[in-house]
Amino acid sequence: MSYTYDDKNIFAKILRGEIPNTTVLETQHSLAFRDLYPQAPTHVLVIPKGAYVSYDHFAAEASEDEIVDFTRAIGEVCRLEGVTLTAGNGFRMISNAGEDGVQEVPHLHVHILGGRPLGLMLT
Ligand code: D5M
Repeated sequence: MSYTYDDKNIFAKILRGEIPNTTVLETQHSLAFRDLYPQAPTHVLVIPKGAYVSYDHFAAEASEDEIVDFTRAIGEVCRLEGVTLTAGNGFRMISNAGEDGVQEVPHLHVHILGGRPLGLMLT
């Protein structure tokens, strides 16, 4: 079975420049922007520019360039936000997928949360 991607989702609209976002980082294959409803002082979403619905889709079909770019973009956002283990107190990264994962927006995104003790909260 193949993956289905709905290009009417809100992050696809952000990537097409149809709605605004607060960009933290843009790379060749990835975009990072602030979550509209932040749950911590740092709450950034990192997305690949490619049309991938979830992490499993991305891992199966993205090129190595896209995977390296996305992985490094996540690390760079942590650095820019001051939450790395070298400069700060750490962070949490989460990617919700599908119905059981309670994914609201069907374009792969990794939440990066930090800037306060996060306890057992999940997003
Ligand atoms: O979370 C989807 C996340 O996307 C949720 O934390 C709100 C956020 N969101 C929704 N619309 C926007 C826009 N327009 N800008 C920034 N952030 C947004 P999920 O993991 O899918 O449950």
